[in-house]
Amino acid sequence: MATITEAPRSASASATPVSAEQLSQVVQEELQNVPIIDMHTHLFMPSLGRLGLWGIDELLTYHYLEAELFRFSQMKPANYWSLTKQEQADLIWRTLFVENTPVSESTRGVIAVLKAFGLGTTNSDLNEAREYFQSRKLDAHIRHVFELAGISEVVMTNDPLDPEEAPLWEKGAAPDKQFHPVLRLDRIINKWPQHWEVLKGKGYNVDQDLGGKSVAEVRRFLADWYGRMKPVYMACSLPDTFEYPEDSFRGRLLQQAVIPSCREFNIPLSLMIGVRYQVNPAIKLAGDAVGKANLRAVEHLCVEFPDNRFLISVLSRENQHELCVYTRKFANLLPFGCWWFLNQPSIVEEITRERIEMVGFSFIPQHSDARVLEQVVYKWKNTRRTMAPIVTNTYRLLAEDGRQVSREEIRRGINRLFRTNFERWVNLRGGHERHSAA
Ligand code: FIX
Ligand code: ZN
Repeated sequence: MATITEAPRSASASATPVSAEQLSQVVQEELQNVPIIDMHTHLFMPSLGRLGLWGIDELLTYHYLEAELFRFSQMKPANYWSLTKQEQADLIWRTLFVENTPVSESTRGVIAVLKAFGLGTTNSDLNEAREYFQSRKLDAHIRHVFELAGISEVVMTNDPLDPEEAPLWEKGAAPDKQFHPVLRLDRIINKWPQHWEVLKGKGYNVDQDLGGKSVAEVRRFLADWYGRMKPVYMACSLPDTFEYPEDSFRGRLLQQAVIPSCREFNIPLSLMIGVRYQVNPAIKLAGDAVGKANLRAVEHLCVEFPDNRFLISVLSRENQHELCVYTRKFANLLPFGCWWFLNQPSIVEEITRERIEMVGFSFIPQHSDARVLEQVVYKWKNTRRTMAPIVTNTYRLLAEDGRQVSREEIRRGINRLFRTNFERWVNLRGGHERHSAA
């Protein structure tokens, strides 16, 4: 079983203890310099074409901002959806950035992106920003954005049943070393009755009741996509009502197909638990909410599948403490991120401090969940800003308790949080050897 081991980044950092006065500066420098691996995004590599969203109109029509628009504007969702993308972006800019002050986490994010590109943040219209983004060549722009964000690579979210995305992979989309694929299986696991026919249509001998050869055929489907995409993990988001074990299509697909396949390919399964899907369908992607989940499901999965590795993120603030405790119980569980509604500095601080106190640096503090390319600029700026005092205080407490740390140790710790924990867990740099057990 792969566990999280140490890979010191470079020998240049001295082993001299860092003084209390220097600590905050050194931590900030090391946080600034670590090339972060963004282990969950909705970004797409260039060869997946227009699936990848970028530019000012996409930044403004982000579902986080649409949710806020409907709080400030008289505009009814139905009318909003009848507008063009540009008209929607103009309305959001006018409502949230001109007629009101952009104080929320998401609106401030857009301001930070504009500033990062040297664009005006108080303009009454979007002409300057549109001109700028229209002048960018995508490939060069991607590399520039990654540099600005201080990230070395991102992990995508790839849906093998997405009618627009799947054909691009089947035709052989060119890989990109800065974009790692993930096999996202929500449609198969959560909505089998609605999607089994897509597999049938592609020649897999499955049926709606998951009878006969269906499970073996789903495994063949996963094997074909593993071969085609070389995903670094498989993933699924789950409702707050998720139970395991469960006598359902979901329970059987996880137990008999997905988890065994992950073991066969020696890759983790990522479960993102706690969504109340579409509580307000009128606002589309912005219409999902959160619910407290029963994390016994996680306990049962870790116990039943000791040879599988799980990446777990929970959406409810109330589930964080339990997840921390389960992390202490199961070496095959790696918690990650302050997901979605939790990605607010006040909550990130609370969750991260408890995780450090409970499990040291054996977790992944954050992922961006970026849906639009330039969002990584503000999401990682915010994460570094929030993490600096937390990490500094951690080392300050250690020094007060009798042990000072060197810059090298600080670099190693930060490298672990934002790189090696993930690299090891998904065997990112190693060969993906097949697991003989399955
Ligand atoms: O399920 C997920 O991966 C979620 O992150 C998304 O569905 C969600 O819409 C989102 O963008 C959260 O930040
Ligand atoms: Zn996501």
